[in-house]
Amino acid sequence: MPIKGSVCLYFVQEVLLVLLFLLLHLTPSLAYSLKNCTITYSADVFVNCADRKLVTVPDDIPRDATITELSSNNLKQISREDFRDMSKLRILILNNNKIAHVDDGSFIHLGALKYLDMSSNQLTILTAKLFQGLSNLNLLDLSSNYVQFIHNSTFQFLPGLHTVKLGDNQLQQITDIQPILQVPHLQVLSLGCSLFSSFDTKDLPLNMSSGLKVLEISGNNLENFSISTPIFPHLETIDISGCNQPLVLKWDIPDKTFLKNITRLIINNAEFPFRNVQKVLMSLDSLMHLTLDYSKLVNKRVLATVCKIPTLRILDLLNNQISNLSVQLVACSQLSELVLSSNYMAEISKSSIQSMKRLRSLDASTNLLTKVPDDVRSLSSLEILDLSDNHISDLSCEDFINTTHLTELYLGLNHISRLDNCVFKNLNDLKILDVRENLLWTFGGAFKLGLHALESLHLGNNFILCYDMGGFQGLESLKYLDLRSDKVSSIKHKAFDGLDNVETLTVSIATELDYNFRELHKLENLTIYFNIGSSFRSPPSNFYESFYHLKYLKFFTVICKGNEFAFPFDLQPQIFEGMRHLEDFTAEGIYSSAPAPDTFRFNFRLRSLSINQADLSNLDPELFLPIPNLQVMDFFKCKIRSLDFLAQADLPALRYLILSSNEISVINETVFQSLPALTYLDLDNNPFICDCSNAGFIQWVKSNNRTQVVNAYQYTCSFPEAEHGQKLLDFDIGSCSMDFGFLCFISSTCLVVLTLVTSFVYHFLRWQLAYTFYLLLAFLYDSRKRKKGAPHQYDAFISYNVHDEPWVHREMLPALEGEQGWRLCLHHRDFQPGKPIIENITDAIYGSRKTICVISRRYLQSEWCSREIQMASFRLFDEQKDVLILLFLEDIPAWQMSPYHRMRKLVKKRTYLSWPQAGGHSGVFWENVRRALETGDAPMENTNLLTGPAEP
Ligand SMILES: *[C@@H]1O[C@H](CO)[C@@H](O)[C@H](O)[C@H]1NC(C)=O
Ligand SMILES: *[C@@H]1O[C@H](CO)[C@@H](O)[C@H](O)[C@H]1NC(C)=O
Ligand SMILES: *[C@@H]1O[C@H](CO)[C@@H](O)[C@H](O)[C@H]1NC(C)=O
Ligand SMILES: *[C@@H]1O[C@H](CO)[C@@H](O)[C@H](O)[C@H]1NC(C)=O
Ligand SMILES: CC(=O)N[C@H]1CO[C@H](CO)[C@@H](O)[C@@H]1O
Repeated sequence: MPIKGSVCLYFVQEVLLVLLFLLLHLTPSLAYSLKNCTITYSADVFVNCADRKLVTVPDDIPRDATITELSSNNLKQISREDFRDMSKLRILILNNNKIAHVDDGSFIHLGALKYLDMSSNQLTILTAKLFQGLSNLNLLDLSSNYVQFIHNSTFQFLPGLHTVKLGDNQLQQITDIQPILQVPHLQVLSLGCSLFSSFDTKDLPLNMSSGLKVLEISGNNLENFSISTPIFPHLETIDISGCNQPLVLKWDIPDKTFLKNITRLIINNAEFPFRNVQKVLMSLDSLMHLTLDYSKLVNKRVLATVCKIPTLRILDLLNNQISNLSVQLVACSQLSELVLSSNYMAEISKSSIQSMKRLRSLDASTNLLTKVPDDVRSLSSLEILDLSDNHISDLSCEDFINTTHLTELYLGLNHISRLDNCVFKNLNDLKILDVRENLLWTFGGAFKLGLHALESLHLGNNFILCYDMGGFQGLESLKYLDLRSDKVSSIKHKAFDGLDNVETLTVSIATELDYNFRELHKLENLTIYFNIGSSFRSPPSNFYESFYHLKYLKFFTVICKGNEFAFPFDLQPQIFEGMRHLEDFTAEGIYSSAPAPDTFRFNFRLRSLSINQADLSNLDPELFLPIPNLQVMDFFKCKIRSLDFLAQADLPALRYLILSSNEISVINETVFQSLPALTYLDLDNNPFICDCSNAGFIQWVKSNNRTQVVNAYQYTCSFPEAEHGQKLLDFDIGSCSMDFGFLCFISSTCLVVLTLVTSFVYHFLRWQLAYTFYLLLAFLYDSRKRKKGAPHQYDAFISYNVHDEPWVHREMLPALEGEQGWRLCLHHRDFQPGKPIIENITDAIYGSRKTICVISRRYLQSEWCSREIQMASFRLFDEQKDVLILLFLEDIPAWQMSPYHRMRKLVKKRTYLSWPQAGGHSGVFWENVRRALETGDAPMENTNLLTGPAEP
């Protein structure tokens, strides 16, 4: 039956709906909008709760978080519940709080944790079971606490520990750190700014041995440092620093074999007696990398000693106020890297570094050099030269004449005003050239010679006003070109000729748009800054056409600097026509009205669309029809008032939606049904109305488990006046008629239960139900009649189908009423008009002694007749009286009776009268009927009572 089928379907739907509702109502903790944190889903589930004035760890951090950041809050303690079951957490950052106490076992569930940062807190004692459970921890940062005591078992729970930072605590002596040194795989130990006055390994048990590779130690009280026992056979790096005042240290070296594997030494803000330094340096037989940072050690004699270390390769002399190196480094010919940055050097005097024939990298940035040091010319093995942030004003053609292996040259932040054509001519291997932030107003043909291998050119923020035709010719390998500047006013036609391989281009334009991108076939990433001034001219007609050639562009950004909405013309949709590969479009301050609906009709690959600082109040949803792959939409500050456009936009892939700083006051949460993939929604800084018009939205924010509404708990009300400044989610939606979700829940539950019961009853119990119904009717009727004690009004009620009416009139009535004188009840004749039909039938059956059923095929098919027969058989059962006379008008074979199984049962069990079998002997037939009508009310002896129609 079709009805039954659709009932079934409906039933299934409802069950699903109810399960969904149950899920929502039973697991509110699944809601994605956290009270005080933001989640970013990428490969990691990154929960950011930094800087929120929290005093306890929020209880709604998702259990599947992999990174949790809680820094810069006011946490005072960590309890066992805080990180319960967070078995996927790998990084936990708790620094900069006020944590003074951690319950034992607080980290017991964090078996996957690799990185724990508890620096800048108020821990004083590391108890035995503090870190229980952290079996995979690699790095533990406890610096800047008040740790005075470490229990000797604390670190037994940390077998995977690799790095411990314990600087700036209250530990007094080397024996305090003994429990740490027992960690089997410890490699890095940092004890900066500690209170040790002496660090001597002879204070530790002699039989100890540690795998430590890097030891950092500093402290204002440190006077004595000595590695006098073989406790650190693997030690490679020692970093000794003053804390906030220079360290004056005595370094005792009783046996230099204990230092034989030291390759790196860092001395920062420290001072040793010279003889001591000399002894230290001469005892480090493997030293490769020496850093003397902000150190008073850098003087003639020390440097002379340094240059005698045959193994030394890297020398960092930064921050040392070396004003003139003169000849001190002449002997350092073994170096491959030299760092001289931040030293106030006005020059590197001739021949001071000339001898460094193996030098590969020279960093002389942030000094006062006025020209490229002459010695550079002889450093023919140099590959990386950093002279940025100096006072160099001229480059000569000899400066780089011999540095033919240079691959990276940094000249940014100088005073270079022009580039001769010959300057770079020998730099055939150069890959990166940085001349940004100089005083260049032209570069002539400087890029035409050499530079065939150049891949990256930074020319931004110079004084070049106009890029002329062909200026970049010769840069055939260039992939990255940055021309961003506040000054550029125009880029001439064919300016980019020859840049066949550029993939990333950033340009600025201030007055004219007279250029085209025809040449940039391979461009993938284009950023255009419009620096709008009064002289800005509208683009010529070919401006839009030139974009047509950017066939491979994937990332396109246009930014208008200057006043908001100052961009003086509309960005025509033709711009996008050729960009069939466009994935990411960003426009800032460009659109003074919404883009035309056909703007993106050829950009179906668009995945990210950001339009900021614009007027999109008239946004047409059709804009989105051609871009169904959109995943990120950022309409920050766009005067949007309503989210209705989303409902029609059809964006099945949209994941990120940023609508902060708009003019949205009411949100109809049903729009989010049209965004099935939405996981991140930012509606910060909108003027929300806190009344019942937002009740549905508030409910949705709190309960939906798909979309995180970023910082939702911090959204404030703008209206009505009385609620101004209150939190949106604090608004009591209970006062709004009824809780909408709950109403839904209740009504669908009721509906489902009803459907369920109905289907069940319909399927299994319909006969019992009908039976009960009729029994009830019969009972009511009976009790009514019995009260009245009324005798039967008729001898027989005739139940027949309307098609058999002629026979009833022609044959039956004359015989039974006329000849035999029975009072018969016929529905067309005796039913009271206006009375419900079922009542009429009940009256008729109970008002008659007997019921005669005139059975034909049509009778069996007729619904009311079958009810009559039911009723009569109920009466039979109910009154234990034989009231039913079956009179067959036609021969109906048993197989045709089978659908009417109750009838078949009656026929099987009862005698019945057959009109066709009577043939012509109608007299005998009517005589039989008379006998049947005459029989008393007692059941016939040899027939069982019908046990009721319920039996199948
Ligand atoms: C830890 O210290 C206790 C006393 O505080 C001592 O009894 C115990 O032997 C020590 N355990 C280890 C492994 O050093
Ligand atoms: C010391 O360094 C050498 C050379 O780098 C290395 O082969 C040796 O294993 C190191 N010794 C230790 C104890 O780490
Ligand atoms: C360049 O190097 C060659 C050989 O190494 C040397 O003869 C020449 O003087 C150098 N040029 C300059 C300008 O120093
Ligand atoms: C495109 O270029 C800009 C400017 O250089 C850069 O900031 C941005 O990261 C680049 N985008 C991609 C996807 O490479
Ligand atoms: C720990 C915690 O949940 N702190 C705050 C989170 O945000 C809500 C609402 O903004 C505050 O009421 C909680 O105190």
